[in-house]
This record gives sequence, structure tokens and C-alpha cells, in this order.
Amino acid sequence: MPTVLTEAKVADYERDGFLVIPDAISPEDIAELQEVTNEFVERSRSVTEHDDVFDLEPAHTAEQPLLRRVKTPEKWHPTYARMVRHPKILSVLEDLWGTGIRYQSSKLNMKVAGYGSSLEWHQDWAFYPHTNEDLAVVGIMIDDIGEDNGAMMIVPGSHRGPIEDHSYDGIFSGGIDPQKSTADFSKAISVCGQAGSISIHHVRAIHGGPANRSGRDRRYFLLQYRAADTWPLMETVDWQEWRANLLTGNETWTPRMEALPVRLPLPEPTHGGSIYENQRNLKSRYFQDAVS
Ligand SMILES: O=C(O)CCC(=O)C(=O)O
Repeated sequence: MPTVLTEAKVADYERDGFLVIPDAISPEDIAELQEVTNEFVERSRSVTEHDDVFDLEPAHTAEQPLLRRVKTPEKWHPTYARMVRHPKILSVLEDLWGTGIRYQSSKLNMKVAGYGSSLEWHQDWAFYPHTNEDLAVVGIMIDDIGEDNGAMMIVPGSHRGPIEDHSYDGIFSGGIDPQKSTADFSKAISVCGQAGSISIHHVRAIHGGPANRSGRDRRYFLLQYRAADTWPLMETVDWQEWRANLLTGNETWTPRMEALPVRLPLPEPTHGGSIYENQRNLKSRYFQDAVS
């Protein structure tokens, strides 16, 4: 029986492939996350190239820091680390999957006011296929997110469709060519909410989003989780880290197998690193950048 989600909410997730839960993170935690995020932006002023912590917008300078992403912020600050085990998040995932939960990775996507880059349509499953589909991304809204400031968009029900081709010119490019896809992007819904809301989206759901043309920053902490018996088809598992990332439930050596459509993210992208870099290879785009 669900403990946080009603059965109707579980059914919504199964039908649409995503959910938004308001007031999941306390105002105190959000205020701390906002403060720590401002500190990251200050630190990024002295950085000129992407590194292990920062992914920069092309026009980033010391005078006008344009930080696109902080990679795995939980490794660099305890406030972010605390969110990984947030009890509300773990309960929601247990409600959806009915199994133990393993943490996978995270990123803080920034979408700076008036600039923040768009992200082309993609399925996370294209980047990391597994033995079953019980993987999801939980997004903590650090700012209020609306249609005007670059909300992520999701095509409802697309998690029940095919795995789309994410290659361009025969190279894995981390995005779907809108000319070739049969997905109905006109049905996409913006995933909006007030700061403190969380979103959860299914690993096979098609999602992307526009640039942030508004005067309001949109900072969104995205945490990737998988069920305890969900094993990667390609990632090399560091055994100690794998076990340490089991947050609830019991360890298992028996992956749960499901017959699912899979395409491997190969041949490797010409522009490595983050999804933004991978997508530089895409020539046919759906979203326009705020500044071109
Ligand atoms: O930041 C967003 O709006 C979407 C994030 C996303 O899909 C990604 O980083 O893979």
C-alpha cells in the first residue's frame, strides 16, 4: 500500500510518466539550497573551462557568470548531500516501485534568467539502459518554475512508446531529431511548481525544454534513482560505491529482467561530457536558444 502517494497519484504516474508533488521540501531547506547555489555561482567566476564541478554556458565570464550546470553538487556541499536521502523522496519512490531504492547520480541545472540554454527532447533511457525500467529522476524546484522561465516539458504517455533514435549522422548525440520522431510534441506539458515542489519523471519519458527568456532564474536539482534490483547494461559498477548507494531495502545479486526496447548510446558522442555538449552535434532542433 502506498504511504505518501495516493493510489490515484500512482495511477497518474503510470499513465503520464511523471508527477509533481507540491511542498515536498521545507522552506528552510529551500532557503539553504538557494544560498549554497549562490555560492556555487560566485565560485564559478574564476573558472574558464568545464571541469568536474561546473558546466558553463558558452558566454560565461568572470564579470557575468553563466553557469549551466553544477555536476553532482551533493559531492561538493552537505546541504545538497542531505537531499539525496530526503525521506519524502525515498517514500515516494518506494510507493512507485515497491522495492529498495538505490541512488545513481545528480546534477543541478541552472537556466540563468534571460539566457539558460534549451535542452532538446530526449529519453534518459537512451543514455543509461538497464535490466528493467524502474528508474526515475526526482527534480527539486529550488526556484518557482513556470512556463516563462524554462520549465522542463514532458510528452505524457511517451514512457510507454518506443526508444527513440538519439543519433545524428550515425553518432550518439543525446537528442531526438524532431523531423524523424513520431512523438506528438504538441501534447507536451510544462512541469511547473513553486519552490519546494518536486517532480518525478520516468526514465523512458520524452522530455526537454526551452531556454529561459524571463527575468527569473530557474534552478532545478535533478536526482537520479533506480530500484535495488535494477542493473545497468553499460555502466561499469564500482562495487563499494554501488553498495553504499543502496538507500533503502536489501542488496541483491539477482537483477530483475524485463523485455524492453533498448538502443545503446553508441557510437560515442563526438562532443563528450554533459548532455549539452552531446547535443551540439544535433543539426535539427526543436527549441531555440535565448541568445544565438
Ligand atoms: O533542466 C531541465 O529542464 C531538464 C533536464 C534534463 O532533462 C537533463 O539534464 O537530462
